[in-house]
Amino acid sequence: MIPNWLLQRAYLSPNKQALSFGKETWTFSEVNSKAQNYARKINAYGLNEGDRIALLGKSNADMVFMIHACIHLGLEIVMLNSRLTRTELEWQIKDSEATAVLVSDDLKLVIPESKIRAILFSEIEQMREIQFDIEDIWDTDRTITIMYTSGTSGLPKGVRQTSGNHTSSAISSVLNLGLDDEDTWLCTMPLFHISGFSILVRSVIYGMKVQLYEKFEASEVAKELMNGSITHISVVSATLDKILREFEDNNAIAHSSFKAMLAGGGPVPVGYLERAEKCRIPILQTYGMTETSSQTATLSASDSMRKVGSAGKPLFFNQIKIKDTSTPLQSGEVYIRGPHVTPGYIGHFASENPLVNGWLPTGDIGYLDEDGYLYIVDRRSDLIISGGENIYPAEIENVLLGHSKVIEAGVCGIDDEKWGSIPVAFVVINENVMDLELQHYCEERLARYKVPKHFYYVNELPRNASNKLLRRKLKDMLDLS
Ligand code: S0N
Ligand code: AMP
Ligand code: MG
Ligand code: MG
Ligand code: MG
Repeated sequence: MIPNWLLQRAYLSPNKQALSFGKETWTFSEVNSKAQNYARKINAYGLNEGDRIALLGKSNADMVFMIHACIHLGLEIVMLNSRLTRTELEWQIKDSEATAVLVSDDLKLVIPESKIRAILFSEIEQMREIQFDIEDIWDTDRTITIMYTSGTSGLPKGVRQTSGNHTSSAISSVLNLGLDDEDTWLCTMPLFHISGFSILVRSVIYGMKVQLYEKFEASEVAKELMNGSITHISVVSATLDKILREFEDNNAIAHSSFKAMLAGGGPVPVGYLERAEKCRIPILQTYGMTETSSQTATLSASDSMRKVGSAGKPLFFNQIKIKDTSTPLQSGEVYIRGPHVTPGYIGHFASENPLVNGWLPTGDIGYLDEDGYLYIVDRRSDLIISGGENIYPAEIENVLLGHSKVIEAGVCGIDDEKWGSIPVAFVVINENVMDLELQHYCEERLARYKVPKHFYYVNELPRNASNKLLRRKLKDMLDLS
């Protein structure tokens, strides 16, 4: 059993600062009041315990209140990625069988209202309140959130994240990082990703303040790192690089009260870690995923320079093994076990058991060194990670194949200085087509970051004897051309 996070926190430390956004701040008691107020209004729409809704909003204070309101009501929240197109959102909403979408007014245009019951935040605001009894204790297997993550087949998978998953993740994290009364976690990560959402969970469980931003601005973040107002931050490589440039341009170092920067969501170049060290930013590489409600392994501060490039050891409750080997330094697929691992998917993939003998196969390739530190070296699947957003080639290929002039399509990622990796497409066509036509076609159906940055027109695609596309060979074609 787990106590209702916010209710318990508002009871234990009502007057402690919980959240700041822009120039405003809220205590836990105030966040709780806002959340309860929204919860009673959402209840008036007939949405309550056990119902599944989708939530689409920017990462701002109102969104935080909405999230806690839904949790108070006992709703399962499908967190929608605001970078997706209408088509993609429609697919996820349908797949999730959400009964309604709660959407902030500024994003209402991306919800196809004719097909889906959409309720605007401003409408909720105006609604009358209907009282209900807030659950003060939850079962550990209660689903709090569902986050869609891209799948190898090209269809996104809705991952269930339970109260037990989130709670054990937050406790594991703090056993590694420690906690002080004045700790403040700066959040520029989207709340619809577990990277951002997990910061909110840590906040209510620890009684820790979150300083939230709707948008990532490197200069703003760097300023906060220098002035001592924050102690923690989470970044992906793309944002890390920009922050470091701010430091380097200003010849600056981080404030001595800043404690930990978690860097993950994809490969973190060792050069970035060394640059961070030069700016006296205590940087900890972390390995986490949607299926594990954030971190599985994180380097500890004391090891950060001794084990450069490692994602650390598993956090206290978690275990990691490399498939088919217990020999140090031997690479293989990373398997994960622990209370933070999802019980499964919803919708199309509901019947797929994510576990093999109790372990989650990750698709990532890594090894453990002699001391048990994890190093991620590659991904088994063809996953492309662009600025922390995941893309599976099949998703783009499926879209391209829908175009009347495209007979075959193959997509792979190529290195990119800004985003880490970007998708490019190889197509076999039956009639001349302009890049722009394919680009527009993709833009209507795919989030911008998934739209191939280059199209290569080829006579055939590399395939094996059984006609399976060899995506790894696509890159070789580039080297030749
Ligand atoms: C990197 C970010 C901030 C970039 O967004 P920004 O600067 O706000 O861009 P926009 O102004 O919106 O758009 C400008 C142009 O850039 C394109 N664009 C935006 N993002 C991308 C992208 N990712 N790839 C490619 N292009 C992008 C826009 O499309 C636009 O171009 P045009 O005009 O042509 O359309 C933003 O992308 C961002 O926030 N990224 C991070 C996402 C994230 O959080 N990923 C992590 C997901 N994984 C997890 O959650 C598990 C790991 C985890 O939990 C974790 C990760 C890190 C640290 C800690 C943890 C933890 O375990 O706690
Ligand atoms: P997501 O499903 O969006 O949560 O992304 C999880 C994936 O990001 C993992 O399966 C890895 O492929 C990748 N990833 C996360 N952290 C790291 C890291 N520290 N190093 C390399 N890859 C990472
Ligand atoms: Mg994933
Ligand atoms: Mg990712
Ligand atoms: Mg076609």
